[in-house]
Amino acid sequence: MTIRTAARGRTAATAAAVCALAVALTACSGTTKNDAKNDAGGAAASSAKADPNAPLKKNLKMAFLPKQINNPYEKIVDDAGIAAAKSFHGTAKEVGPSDASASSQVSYINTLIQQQQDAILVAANDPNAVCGPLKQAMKQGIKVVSYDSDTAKDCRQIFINQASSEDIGRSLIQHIGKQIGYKGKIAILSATQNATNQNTWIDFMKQELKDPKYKNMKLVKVAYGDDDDQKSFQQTQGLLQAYPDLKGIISPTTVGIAAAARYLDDSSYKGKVVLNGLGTPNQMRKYVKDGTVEQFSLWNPENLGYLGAYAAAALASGQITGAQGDTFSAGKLGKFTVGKDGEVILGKPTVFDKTNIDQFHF
Ligand code: RAM
Repeated sequence: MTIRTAARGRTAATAAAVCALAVALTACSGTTKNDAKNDAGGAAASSAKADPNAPLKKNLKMAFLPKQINNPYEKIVDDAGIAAAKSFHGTAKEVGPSDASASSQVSYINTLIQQQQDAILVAANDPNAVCGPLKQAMKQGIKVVSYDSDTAKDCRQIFINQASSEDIGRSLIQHIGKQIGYKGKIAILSATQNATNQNTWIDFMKQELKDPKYKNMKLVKVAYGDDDDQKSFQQTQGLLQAYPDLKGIISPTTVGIAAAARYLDDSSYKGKVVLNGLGTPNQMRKYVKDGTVEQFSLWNPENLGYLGAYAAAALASGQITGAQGDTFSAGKLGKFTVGKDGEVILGKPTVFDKTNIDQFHF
């Protein structure tokens, strides 16, 4: 580890040699300016000064580590990030597990550290399970950006959030409330039990439900489909069996809402039970057109990946450190400012229904 740390300070051959000799020591500090800065690690910790005018470095190597690779939503995000990296002469790739379980990303992070990536972008399956290796990465000078689903705050430098978490959570209750006339039982079909993004949204949904206007609505159950199509389908069936008078389901996951729509479409509940949540227009088009689903929301996943790539490059180039108030330019998306706790917000979600869905192709 000591040798690898020195090797990352590519300009400091002498320091690297000294450091290699010091392999028996537990740390090899003060080798390069870069390493000194990296020793700080973590979102708030970096004491190095940002230089907003520093040019973007060329040939940056970065990797996207999604919750799971076989999720169409994550694929759109990561493909857009990979294309963005090309536009600033870097290279990016996507690696990751096929299941979204808590610890499934750990071995991938370890490999990315060994490969000496300049930046790792992670959509965390669990806010804490990935922390050990991510802190290790930051210690070695690798920049860490969470996107889509955050890690604990000290395990990354920046979190690229798709939209305000509060807006996402509250608006889903507002939408379904209106659709069911603010009356009746509702359930949530979520992703995994540990997913930071879904859990944050669900907390805001519960907050919103405390408003007296929802006094006749009751959240009866949060079910977990684990972002697995089959499990989400079965969980939908289970919800409707357990609560035959259910009025609505909110599924704040693209995998969950598509599976739930498929179940409803072929059942006697079609048109009777309202399904709302977060989905991709391409997966939901059929169900909107045939009347199974009236509306759902999402941000632009391509822009999320694009912004993630630019943020990672801005960190790796020293334009930003992740401190509140740092600003950077994200190509065609314009300028962004780092907010509290290293959060950068992409924008507002779009609501899709039959009037606009054909304008969207992702
Ligand atoms: C699924 C994933 C992802 C989430 C979207 C809305 O694809 O759970 O993390 O942001 O849904």
